[in-house]
Amino acid sequence: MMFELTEDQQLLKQNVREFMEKNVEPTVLERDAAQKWDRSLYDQAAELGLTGLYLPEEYGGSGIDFLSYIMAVEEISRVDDGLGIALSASVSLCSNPINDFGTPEQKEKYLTPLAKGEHLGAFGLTEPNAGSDAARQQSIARLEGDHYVLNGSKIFITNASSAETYVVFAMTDPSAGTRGITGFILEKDMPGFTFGKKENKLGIRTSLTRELLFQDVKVPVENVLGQVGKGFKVAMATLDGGRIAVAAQAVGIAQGAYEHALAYAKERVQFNAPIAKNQTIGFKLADMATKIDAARLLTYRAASLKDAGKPFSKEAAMAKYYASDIALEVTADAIQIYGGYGYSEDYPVARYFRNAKITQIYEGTNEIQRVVVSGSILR
Ligand code: COS
Repeated sequence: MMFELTEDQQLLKQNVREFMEKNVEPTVLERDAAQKWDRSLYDQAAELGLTGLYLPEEYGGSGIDFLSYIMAVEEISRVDDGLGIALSASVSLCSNPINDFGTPEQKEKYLTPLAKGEHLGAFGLTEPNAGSDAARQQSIARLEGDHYVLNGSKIFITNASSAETYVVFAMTDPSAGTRGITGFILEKDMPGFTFGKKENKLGIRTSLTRELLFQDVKVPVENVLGQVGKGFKVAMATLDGGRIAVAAQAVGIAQGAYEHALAYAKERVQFNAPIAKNQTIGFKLADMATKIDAARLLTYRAASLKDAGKPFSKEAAMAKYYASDIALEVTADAIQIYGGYGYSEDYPVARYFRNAKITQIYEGTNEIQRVVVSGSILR
């Protein structure tokens, strides 16, 4: 299968690359060290149209292909994966389910400002006792007349407290298992909806990760996303698409680390020659480039299947776990090429290594991705 990018796709990739190198890269090490989420960078990405790429024009998007969005996430993550996850959590995990499952009124009210980038989105599924076993939801939403009363909490939520719009899940019928879960759209300023601990993270430190706390939050019935009792399917279908974006993040992280290592290997002189002339380094670079290409092809294939309206769950899971596994290998190799300098936070590659680790974990651990792939093969 060949991926010849169209002129428009190449131009978009180039524009995002230039934007990231000019506007985002100069401050990335400093923001990473300070664990600083800078919403103004998201606003600039929105001005470039990156928050609405594949969303319908009717609701503030550009109506182009999903693959273009995936390439944008890759290019953003090549420089700053914190911004990459902030944007993809908003687009893939909040705008996307509203687009796929929302009513016209919900789309008008919530999707339009999200697609335009005026609002930021977030997604709340994970709870202290519902990680890989996402069906074990302990948040409860009780119907009382024209609204639900929501109680419970969510952890590890990207964009929490900065986002205006939240897609969250809760049990509406605890006796019905996965068929008792319902999706809701929440607004940041709903009474009883607050934010807990800010996570002190190994990587993606330029993004914001916090708890969501619900205490008797009154959620109008018109904010149910999809059908009552069908929330688990909404969550799973959403994560299928989200996993392609995580794969793109991993490809971007690996690409960024590889480019730094390649440049360093050409300029670092030891034994009177650039270390790149040493075959052990040359072969390492060859392996890095090959793994990144393979991961990118898996990622673009999954995105193209989604664009074509074909099933893509298995391919998204394959891309996600392969790309994130090789991202960890490639970023570790980049540190090895830098030697002692690679271990210092004064140089760029340590940050890539720290950022790579989370891509093996979030939006479904790589163990869960293998459950999805093996389930599909053995079905
Ligand atoms: N799309 C749509 N529906 C899906 C689906 C998908 N990709 N995967 C499962 N479903 C449906 C099933 O068809 C089933 O429907 P019925 O009730 O009509 O039969 C229902 O969901 C339950 O499916 P299943 O029995 O397979 O659910 P499990 O509880 O066994 O969970 C896994 C399956 C493990 C795959 C799921 O819990 C999962 O993906 N866990 C990881 C969660 C995750 O990614 N967390 C990260 C949060 S965001 S950082």
